[in-house]
Amino acid sequence: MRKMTFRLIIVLSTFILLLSACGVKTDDGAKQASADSEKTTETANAGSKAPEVIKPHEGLNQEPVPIEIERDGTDVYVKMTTQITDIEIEPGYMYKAWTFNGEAPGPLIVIEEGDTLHVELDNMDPAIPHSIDLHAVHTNPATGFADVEPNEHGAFSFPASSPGVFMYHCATDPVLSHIANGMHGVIIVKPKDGFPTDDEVDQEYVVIQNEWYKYNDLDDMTNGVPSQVVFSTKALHEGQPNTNGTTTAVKDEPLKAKVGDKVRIYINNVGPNEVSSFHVIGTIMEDVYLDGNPANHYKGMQTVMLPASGGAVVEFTLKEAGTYPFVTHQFNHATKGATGIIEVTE
Ligand SMILES: [Cu+2]
Repeated sequence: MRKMTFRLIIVLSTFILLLSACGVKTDDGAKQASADSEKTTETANAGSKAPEVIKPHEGLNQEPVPIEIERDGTDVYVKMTTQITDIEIEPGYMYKAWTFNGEAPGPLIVIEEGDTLHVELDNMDPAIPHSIDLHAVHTNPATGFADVEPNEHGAFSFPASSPGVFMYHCATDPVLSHIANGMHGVIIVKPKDGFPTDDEVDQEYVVIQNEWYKYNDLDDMTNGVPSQVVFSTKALHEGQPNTNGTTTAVKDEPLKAKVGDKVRIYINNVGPNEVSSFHVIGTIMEDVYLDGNPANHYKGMQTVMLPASGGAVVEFTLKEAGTYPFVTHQFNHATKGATGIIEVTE
């Protein structure tokens, strides 16, 4: 018996070595997750902890459904979906993401301090429940952030009484799987009286940082290191790009400014696990509002620490024409993708 087990291990090791030699990374099944689920099954059968696409998600790629946002006085009605959509998170690497509205991070929501937010959640996932936990509100989590079963609707209402740049995410168990598979996003609650520097700002953008792990691999999400750490930008104003969190998103479509512009970035680090040390190369952040609350006003910061889920409003002036990268100054993460570009022209 022991001999047979030993032989089995040899055969498996040889198989894994052969796969490595062919350039197929056994620990990287997500690269085939959507394009080649057969191969994923094969590596899973090889006894490794290879990531798997759950059965009902195989071959499923739901077209992104645009978010609907309507305002009636101070009531804001938001219609969102939870759905399974393929996202190319680095060139050639498709990830069958669990998403809000087919985007990861999910669509940007912008409301004002004092609004009441009404969220309708349409769970298009045929297999598992999802939910939405918004850091911008006060509610009993058991009811406000309750699960919505597959193919069902949920409706939730909350007052939004605190300004900030908040994270939202799916809170269904296991939360780490849901967030790391793509179910995160940002809601900005604009302060009733604005920021003291509102009149100085020429350009404003939204930037989000998130991590990706091996496909749907809770063990890697829990004990491993991220495979990619990425930035995305969401359109705050008409004509601005709206991207997913990919290794190239904010390099291919840089943010833009003119010489002398004061640029404001609403930033949030949705994690799920890592801290961001947000830094813009070639400038100093004159004004920073931690978590996007005007009461938390800091001056002259080189780097802003964003805990997982933490946000900020950062403002800086770009005094010469050029290409200004921004990074998380944790350079192992910058190297894995978390670099963006601001193009400054005369
Ligand atoms: Cu979920």
